[in-house]
Amino acid sequence: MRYGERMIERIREVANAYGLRSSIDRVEHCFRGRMHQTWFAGSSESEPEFDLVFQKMNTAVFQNLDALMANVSQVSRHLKEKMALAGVRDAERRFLHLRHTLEDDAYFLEEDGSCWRVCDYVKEADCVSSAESPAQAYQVAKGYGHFMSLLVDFPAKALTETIPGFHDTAKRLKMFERVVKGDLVERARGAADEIAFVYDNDRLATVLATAFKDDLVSLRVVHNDTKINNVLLDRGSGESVCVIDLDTVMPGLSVNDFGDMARSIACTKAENDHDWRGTEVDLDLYKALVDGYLAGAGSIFKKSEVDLFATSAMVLTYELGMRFLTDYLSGDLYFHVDGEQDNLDRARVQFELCRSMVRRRSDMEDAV
Ligand code: GN1
Ligand code: MG
Repeated sequence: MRYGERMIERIREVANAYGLRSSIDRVEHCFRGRMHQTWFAGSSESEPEFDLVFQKMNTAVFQNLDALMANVSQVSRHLKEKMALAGVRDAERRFLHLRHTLEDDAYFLEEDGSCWRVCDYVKEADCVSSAESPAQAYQVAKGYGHFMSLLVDFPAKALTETIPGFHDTAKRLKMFERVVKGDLVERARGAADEIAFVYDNDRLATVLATAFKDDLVSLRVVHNDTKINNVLLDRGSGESVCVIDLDTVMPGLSVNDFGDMARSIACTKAENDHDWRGTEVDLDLYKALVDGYLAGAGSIFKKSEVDLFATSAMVLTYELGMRFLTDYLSGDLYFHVDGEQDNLDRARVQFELCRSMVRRRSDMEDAV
């Protein structure tokens, strides 16, 4: 059997547990994301669209799948109810429809220990891997802003912190220090400049926590992974349809989502670029993100939060660079890599972006 046929058979076996086997005769591997493995599946009748999304979940990173799936379904239900109440047009396409197995489980556990979940494929919508224009960045940001505004009355405490301290930058810095000291795979010498960058900028690790103590930012339900490709855009209108990848939806600081979005979208280089030189914050995209985010979020942010948008972008950039570097120095245990340098190069791009944000700080603040 060729790989393609083997994979169809594998997916069909999983689909069997959901009573969906007969509706699948095509699958396509989706290469986005660094956590789970994803396939789109459908029948020849639905071509060129698909019907279902199958994900083999990363259980090393997400160890409490029951809690994770409970988070995702509670949030999806809330979105559904809020949109129904507001009479939102096309509401059925705007939240994730999770499937349950025939035994009514939220995921399927295979004999080899693999865990699979299934949800409906959102038709007539795509995601992009980088912003093609400020107008597109605006739409993505509006989608994330609206997402947060719909969850503003969701009881954050009902959610489990599936990855404790996910955006606790100070905690991640401590972990980084341990890894540098241990230097188990002996890569620290070759990353001396990058390690120095982390220490030289360690004030960024505490600035948001301090703002929280001073009551400048609030605790909310946050998405926590607001990359451009986690928003599906309508193929016709280009407007945001559905926010996906709810795995890290957790209680967190309100400004984290803006910061992660700015980090990942308003950048002149891709996250995986092997040449960090010339990485800059793109101010046109940044401005579009601010405008779109505020348009989508309505009036949920207080002034002190909006004032921290630029800071949050720097913090989240610094944090992800540090996470990539930590993983590089640990021997690439967390993020998927194809080559030995990948995580180091990713860290370099983030750090260069962070430097650029520091230089352009006042322009970023003027955008608000
Ligand atoms: C991971 O795999 P993906 O794209 O969902 C990571 C994010 C990072 C991102 C960087 C659970 O997200 O925090 O920002 O890679 N998710 C987790 O590309 O660690
Ligand atoms: Mg994710």
